[in-house]
Amino acid sequence: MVIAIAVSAGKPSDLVSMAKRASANNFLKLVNGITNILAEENGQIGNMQITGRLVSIQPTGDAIIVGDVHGDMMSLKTILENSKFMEKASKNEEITMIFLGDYGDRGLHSPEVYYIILKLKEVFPKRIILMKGNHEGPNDLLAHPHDLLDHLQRKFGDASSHTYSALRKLFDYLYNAVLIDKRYVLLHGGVPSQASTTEDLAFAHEKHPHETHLEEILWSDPREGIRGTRPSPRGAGRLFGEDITERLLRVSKTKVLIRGHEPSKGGFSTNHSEKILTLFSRKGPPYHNKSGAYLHLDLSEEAENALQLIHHIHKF
Ligand SMILES: [Mn+2]
Repeated sequence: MVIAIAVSAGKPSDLVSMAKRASANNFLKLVNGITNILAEENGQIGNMQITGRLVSIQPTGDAIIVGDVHGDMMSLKTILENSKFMEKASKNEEITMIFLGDYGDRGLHSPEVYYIILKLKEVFPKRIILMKGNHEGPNDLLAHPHDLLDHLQRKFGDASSHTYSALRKLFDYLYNAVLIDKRYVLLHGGVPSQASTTEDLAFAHEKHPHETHLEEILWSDPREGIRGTRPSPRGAGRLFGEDITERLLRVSKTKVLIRGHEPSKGGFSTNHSEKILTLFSRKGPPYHNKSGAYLHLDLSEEAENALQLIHHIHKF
């Protein structure tokens, strides 16, 4: 008798064990497969309307929004378990999971985190949106320290350089920003200070490096008490004031900017009179924050500011 083994993703714990035992070949196939899927994503796919590297979604159903994971596989597993994303998506409930970027580096399980998010995309292609963080940036804007290759080497030995170049190719197709119609604008780091239309979000990667849109999206941070922008201590991107945030909200016809990028002791923080919500979805070294957090929204509900989102934040 042949016993059928479920090849779908199953439970979060199944995904974790698949990620742990993935061979270099498994991993490469998955990365290349998702790169092809992302390269072809365009126009209307499920609830997603794709223009360039911008995804617009209608405010229906639920959204799970996840900030920086940085190689913390156990936090990612906790988020998948607590949010019941896989269970709901398997039953075809209307739910979208959006990652704000920064999957690898810093955490010991960077390869496994990539495996899990890419497997989720493979199983639920219309329900997973993968955004680009500064750790998935272009060659001329590499984050430092960038220890992904070391973690791949530990896991895959000699095959690690192939897996690394495949991931670098995938990075080119991750999304710059997400718009949830009339509600939220999502990006990894900060506001492109010269952006005058949502096209500047959609095509920021094509204008890089002649325009700074992509650099600012990936690297910038909000700062209180300034107008315009200032140089950033990160060495890339800018610090931006509330006026810059207000302009993006006006241009994108949204109320709140939701972003990742900055560590936070309690897993989230707000800025610019609660026009910005920052999520940080991992724990452990080097930040040693007490909690990580993710957001679970019913998109049909309206929110005027980030304060009204706080009771939808789930800490772990
Ligand atoms: Mn970042």
